[in-house]
Amino acid sequence: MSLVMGTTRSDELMTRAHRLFPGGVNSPVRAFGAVGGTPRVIDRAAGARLWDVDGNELLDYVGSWGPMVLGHAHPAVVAAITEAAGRGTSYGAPNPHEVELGELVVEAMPAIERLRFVSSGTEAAMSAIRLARAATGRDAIIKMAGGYHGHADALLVEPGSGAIGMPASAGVTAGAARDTMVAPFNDLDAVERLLGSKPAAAVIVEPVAANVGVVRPAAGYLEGLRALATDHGALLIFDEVITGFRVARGGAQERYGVTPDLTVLGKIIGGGLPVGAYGGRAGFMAQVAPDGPMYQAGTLSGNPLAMAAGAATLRQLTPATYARLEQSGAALESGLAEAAHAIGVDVRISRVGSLLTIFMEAGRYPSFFHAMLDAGIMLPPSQHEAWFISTAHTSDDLALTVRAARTAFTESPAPAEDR
Ligand code: HOZ
Repeated sequence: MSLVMGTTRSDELMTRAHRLFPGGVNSPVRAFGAVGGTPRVIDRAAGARLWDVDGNELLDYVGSWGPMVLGHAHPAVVAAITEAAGRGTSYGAPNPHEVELGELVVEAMPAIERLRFVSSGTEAAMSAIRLARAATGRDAIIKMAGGYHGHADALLVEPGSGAIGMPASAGVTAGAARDTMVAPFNDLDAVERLLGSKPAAAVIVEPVAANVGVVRPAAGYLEGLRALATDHGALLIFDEVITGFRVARGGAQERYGVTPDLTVLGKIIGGGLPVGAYGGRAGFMAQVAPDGPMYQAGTLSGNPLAMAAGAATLRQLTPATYARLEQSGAALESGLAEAAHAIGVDVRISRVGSLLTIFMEAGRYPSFFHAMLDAGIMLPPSQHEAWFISTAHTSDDLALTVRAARTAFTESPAPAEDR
């Protein structure tokens, strides 16, 4: 499965793409800025594998950054999309698929009594913040350093993902940034200080930080945030765009047993099509237009293809799915740890279920990434993004990955200045 076909077509397409798109891409991390080199242009995908336009086969741990929990082109999802597409791709009117998907979400997450579908996680997080402001009459919000909630202005302050290390994006007004207070992840004292300094509408957090690599919540952290938000009259918002239906069917709120006021979803609930959702207690959702005064709308919201794909995906997610994802995650974690240990490479692996990051010495990841890519394994092109394991990854795939990693560790010495 290693690189056999060259990369000529990928390189040609990326040259053309660079004339069209900033960085040659339509979302920054894909540009390989953090690892160097030229991205592969993908032609097709099935199960745990991608094929680039040159015909190279790649074992995929990006999983479209989270949605592909069942692997690519799962037959039930493809059938649902095909069936829905045959009936028209968008109506701008209610459709049965959105009711079905809404019921599946509400059933899985008791904290969501009512919800609104939108078209991306960014839109969902932005709308949840607006709702918290509408419900509390307050402006300030608290987010965590490295917390990534999409690219709405108020949330692009000390963000994670491709904007990691930026204090705030260019183009975010001083006013928008001023209303966003930032605490370190896993630091309850800092959140308490900020809540005491200014009335806040919301505390928004990824319950498992997954855009700075995977960082687990410390024991008591989520419970502490719950209590602090309640004591200070702020809404607790869990951004479960990554963790929802990933770390448990009911997301991190089920896995850790902490109930937020509002939940932000995306990725898996769209089965690989563009989607987002925000929801919570009926009383809060009554603020949202047309029931209430908080306006939010969207031409493609509740899009029948996305809703059908999401519902088909959620129907596949049984307790056995999560047992399998946990088992695969544990096997990969221990295999990678043993491989690193055998070579004498210093790594720290952080994992929650099927989300995993292997943290290594500064500067080492790019060469590790490229050694893996040359071996036919597609990892996230940044140390600060999670690996996503799907139900399509077999034990042979995991073993192959561990073998490749063992070689990649030997081929990726730490940069001289770090040794
Ligand atoms: N924001 C995503 C990573 N956390 C990347 C999205 C993409 O490039 O598709």
